[in-house]
Amino acid sequence: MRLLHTSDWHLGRSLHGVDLLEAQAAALDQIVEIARSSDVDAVLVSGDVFDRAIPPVEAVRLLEDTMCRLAQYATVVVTSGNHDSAIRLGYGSRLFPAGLHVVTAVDAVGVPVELADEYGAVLIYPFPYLDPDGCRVQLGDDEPLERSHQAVCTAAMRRVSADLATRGLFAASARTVVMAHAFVVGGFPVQTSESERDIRVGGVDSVPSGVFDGIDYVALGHVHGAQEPRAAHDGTRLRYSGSPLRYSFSEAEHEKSVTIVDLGPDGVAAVEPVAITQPRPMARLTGTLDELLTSRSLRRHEASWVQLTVTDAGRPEQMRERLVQRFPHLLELRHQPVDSAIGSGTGVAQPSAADPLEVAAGFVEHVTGFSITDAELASFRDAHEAVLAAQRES
Ligand SMILES: [Mn+2]
Repeated sequence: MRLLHTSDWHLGRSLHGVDLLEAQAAALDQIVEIARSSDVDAVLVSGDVFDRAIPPVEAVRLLEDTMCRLAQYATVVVTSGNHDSAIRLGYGSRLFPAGLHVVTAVDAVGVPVELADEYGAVLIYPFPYLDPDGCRVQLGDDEPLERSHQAVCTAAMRRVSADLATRGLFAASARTVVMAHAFVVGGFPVQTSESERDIRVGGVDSVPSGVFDGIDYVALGHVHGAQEPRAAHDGTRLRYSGSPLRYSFSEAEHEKSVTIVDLGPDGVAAVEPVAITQPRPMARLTGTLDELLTSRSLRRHEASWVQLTVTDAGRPEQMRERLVQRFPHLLELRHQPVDSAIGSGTGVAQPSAADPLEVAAGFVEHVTGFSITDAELASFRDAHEAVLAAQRES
């Protein structure tokens, strides 16, 4: 059985003001073509289909068109991510044809999409994004679960085990796949990007990879760089397919791909990334204005989407106007003198993936000269999580 694993399409997203819809349509064309030409049996889309809860109409149209095309060649299983509105993405899914599964409801956890090949059954268990606050009551059998990603993913896996147990001997020969949208950590450092939205709850966003032990392949979404959070362990292989497009300059060096997974009689037989051609190269360049304007080695980046950091001591006049002459696809421009505050603790840009609470604590310390108190930190956390909850409900 051959699976195509992808995630984090983020349809409707733009890049520093550039509409990416055409680039997204081109990437999805490639995915459809890979599904067709590689004889894929099932396409798994592990969440963050749309970039936001209310996507632009063009993005909705693009998704419908893509699902219709994919369904011609393969069974399609789509789950909701933390950027999707589960209700909106799941609208109509109970009416969809048999080969198209859009799984966004928590009560569907533990119900597999049942496929089969010459070696027997393949059971695919799709998990929608499991927001701890949104599902800790529903997934807790008698009382609410602890408020953490680990607790809700563990409970979801208990439902998978319970379903497998009801299948008895049949399950012993079945190959199993879980689709999850989560921040899963295992022995390898996970490379995150600036385009992933923070999902910390109570200060913790991660789920230990051991939660998924016993499953043959875990098709992960959420992290935008393709990678495996740990080595294959007792036959369980976990992998992030990554997004098909670069959604931030922190991804400038990413090779974007989808993952083709071959299941043999005993589980995963092969895992192979298949590259997705990008609409335009991307580069992060740093130098004095003069270097950026004249250096010959930068010629190859002239047609790229670029982020430029100008290091002159004083802010040069008409910096943008002059640089755009050479780099017409300049998307982000920063002035950061080399001898400025870098290293002294002030004025250093924070990556957006930094823990907002750490940033706030650093600010309090910087302004008052005192460390943040536990009580202050708790108020910050309450306020931050209230804002996140409000965003989810919109
Ligand atoms: Mn995402």
